[in-house]
Amino acid sequence: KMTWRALGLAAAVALCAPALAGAPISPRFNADPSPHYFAGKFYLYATNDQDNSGKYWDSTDWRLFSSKDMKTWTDDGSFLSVAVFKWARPDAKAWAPEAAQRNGKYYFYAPVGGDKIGVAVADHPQGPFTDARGDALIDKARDANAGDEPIDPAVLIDDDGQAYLMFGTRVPKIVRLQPDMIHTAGPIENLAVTGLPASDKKKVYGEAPFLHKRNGLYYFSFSTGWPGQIVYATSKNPMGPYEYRGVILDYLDISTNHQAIIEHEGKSYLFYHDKLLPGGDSIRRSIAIEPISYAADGSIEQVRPANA
Ligand code: FUB
Repeated sequence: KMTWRALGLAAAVALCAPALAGAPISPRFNADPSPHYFAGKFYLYATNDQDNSGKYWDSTDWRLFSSKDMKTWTDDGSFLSVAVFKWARPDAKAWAPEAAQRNGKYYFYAPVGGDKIGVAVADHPQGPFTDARGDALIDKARDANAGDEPIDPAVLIDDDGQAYLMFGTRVPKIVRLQPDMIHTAGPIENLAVTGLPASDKKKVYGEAPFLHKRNGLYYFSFSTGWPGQIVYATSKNPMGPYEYRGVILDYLDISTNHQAIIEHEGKSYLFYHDKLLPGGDSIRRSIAIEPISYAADGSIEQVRPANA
């Protein structure tokens, strides 16, 4: 049954009106936002829920959106498939992606099949991307301490040029990247989070690691599980340990969540997904954006989407 709220949102999206805070960025299903400001434009790399069966997260390609202002988004379509990685099983699922810019190139990090993370490279943010290595960047069968499910890559390039890759389900992993962005440097380590409230057994690491830096402080955000709150912890060291700070986004009526935070012209924004589109559910998700505010002590004020 379509509610008046869903009808209103659908109308706003269909008319391509500038997206309101918390409204879906597109009338097409999409999830797992990886937003970036590259070469004067916003690019949003996403899991392509539009192409999944509706029974599972089983799409095998990724979707790209672009925007000049984060309000009106152009759907650049399905821009890359797991087939770019010749070593991937043809039916490998294409889940939460990440992108990074360095060396005049654009790097695309992607979980492939739940047990490997691949990296592709392009001269332009929209591609065309080609496999950067010929094998996986992270491979559960090959790499010590890659964990049970190396998915959900997230990359931070620090001010000193050191790049970090985070990933993983149930245990968050972090590893340094070489300056070429396509090889790891050093061991894969488990990220420690201290101070999680013992009174809340659900407040544990689930998936969707994301790292951003503000005023010299590293913010590690993640989803607590299925369903998940988006919570965060901070550290003065990117490798941790991180101290739990609080909730960014409470549980939504959906089995997964996955966030990214970007800063642009002094303002910060939370990208996340919900099931706001007509026909939406835990598998057919929709990305939305909300502004974020920081308190004077650096803590993030909880986001309360008007549409949730
Ligand atoms: O889109 C498939 C999976 O759902 C992602 O890898 C997770 O982060 C969750 O959002």
